[in-house]
This record gives sequence, C-alpha cells and structure tokens, in this order.
Amino acid sequence: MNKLNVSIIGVPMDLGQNRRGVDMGPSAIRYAGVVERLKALGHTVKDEGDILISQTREEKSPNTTLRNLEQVIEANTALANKVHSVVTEGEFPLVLGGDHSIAIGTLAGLSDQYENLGVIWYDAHADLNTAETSPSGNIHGMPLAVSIGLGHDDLVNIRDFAPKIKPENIVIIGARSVDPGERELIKEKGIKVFSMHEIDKLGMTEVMNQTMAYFLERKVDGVHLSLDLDGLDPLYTPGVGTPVPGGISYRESHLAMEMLYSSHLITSAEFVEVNPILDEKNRTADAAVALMGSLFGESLI
Ligand code: B3U
Ligand code: MN
Ligand code: MN
Repeated sequence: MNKLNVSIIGVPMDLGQNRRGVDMGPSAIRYAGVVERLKALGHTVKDEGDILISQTREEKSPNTTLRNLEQVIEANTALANKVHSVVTEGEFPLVLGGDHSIAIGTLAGLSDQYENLGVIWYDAHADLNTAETSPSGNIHGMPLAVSIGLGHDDLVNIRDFAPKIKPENIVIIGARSVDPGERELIKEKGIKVFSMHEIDKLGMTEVMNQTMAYFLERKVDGVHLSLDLDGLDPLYTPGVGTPVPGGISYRESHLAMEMLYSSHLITSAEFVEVNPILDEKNRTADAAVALMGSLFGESLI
C-alpha cells in the first residue's frame, strides 16, 4: 500500500443479533484514535460519519425467523450505496461496525467495482448460515452466505444483483465455532478455511503465505478484509457478543496484518463486533485500532 485516501464509514448497528451495545462500536473505535493513527502513517483520512440506523427493534419480523429483517435490509442498502460511492472516487473504504451483518452492505457496495474480488473472513465463526440452518435467527451469522447468493431474497439482492462474491474467492481464518449447515456449505462450495487447527499446525506465517498465494492463483483484482474481533482470543478482545475461547493471539493477528500490508493485496477493510458494554476499558476497540495500524503500514522499527 502506498499512501491512501482512507474513507471511514461508521455503522452503529446492533440489529443483526440480540445483544445491545455493538451499536457503540464505531464510537469506541473513534475514541481509540483510528483517525490519528492512520494520519500518523501518512495517509489522508476522511471520517464520513455514520450510516443512519433505525432505532426500532421488532425482534422477529413478521413472516420470517430473521431478526429485524427490514431494518437490516435498510441499513445495508444505505451502507452499500455509501461504500459504492467511496470506491468510485478511488478511496479506500474502512468500515467500522456494528455487528457483522453489515458485511452484506459492504460487499454489495464493493463487488460491482471488481471483476473478481477476494475476501478474507477473519472470524471465530463462518457466518454461512441461512434462515434454514441458523440456530439463532441472527443475521450477523449469515453475511457470507448472503454474499454468495444464499438467503433471503431481499438481502441477497441489495443493489439489484447477485451473487456478490464467488465462494472460491473466500478465505476464512480463525474458525472454531461452525454450525452443521455451515460445515456442509463449506464442503459443497469448496470454501477455503484455515481453522484454529491449521493455524496451530502451520503457524500464522504459513497460513498467510498460503492465503496470499491462493488469491494470486485465483487472479483476484482486489481483496476485502472482513475482521470480526471475535476471531481473536477473548483474552485480548473481551468486548464481543459471542466470544469463543481458543482463538488467534494478539501477536499472530498483528503478524497477519503486517503481512497483508506488505502484500499490497488489500483494497478495503471492515472491523466489526466491538461491543463497548461488554468490554474492559475499551481494550477491544484499542486492539482493533492497533491492528489497523499494522494493516496500514506501522512497523516496529
Ligand atoms: N453461528 C451462530 C453464532 C454466531 C455467528 N456469528 C456470531 N455468532 N458472532 C449463529 O447464530 O449463526
Ligand atoms: Mn462474524
Ligand atoms: Mn464471529
């Protein structure tokens, strides 16, 4: 990455799941100094403010098991349009969540600008559920499925085209809580997964080298990093709604971000699921901003 024009888009949304607080994520990340951190690296940074989110929660929407479906569609449509205009202007979109359902909008806004977009899904979960396989009805467990064209029609067709990405252009890193239906989909679609097993066995250096080689082989023309803070071990990022023990370490995560920076592959990013209500002294937002520092070119010496 050279010096970039970074456009920060906040998405204060908690409607994709049932714990309040993740709507304060963008605020906590701003408080942790994201703008200053990236400016110090020589990037031009513009804070575009927040996407407007409905304050009405209806839990189960009429005629569907999906929680707050209408509001999630509305928010993601607005986000998709915003991301689209940022990319069209040649700026680097940095989206701050919010729960992970916002990736539906981010990918919808990005993907028609690329012929062959790659996606890194850094997460404890696979987020490949549909209404049929979801144990919770929470849309934050569905964005990857939606983006490959599976799920509720109105989610799948945001910005009037589908699918947004190819399953074989996805690399999931850090998975350790995967539902049975998601497991089947991973096999059926041939989605590449580096679970904690592979991270432990190969080491993060090899995982990232294989990830980058995979994208080069796939001839991607951009890579979106979708980083769920629950991908890290809850020891380092306690402020998340669904912590899963046995996660990626702080050091491994920095190494991954530094290697992505050196690769020049990343063309957009989002950091999601920071929940300040569940956090300890803003540690999770601090970790998010520190990781952004590495992703955007901070080096130790
Ligand atoms: N797979 C479960 C749990 C979950 C997914 N994403 C998060 N939690 N953060 C589900 O509800 O779909
Ligand atoms: Mn997620
Ligand atoms: Mn997750």
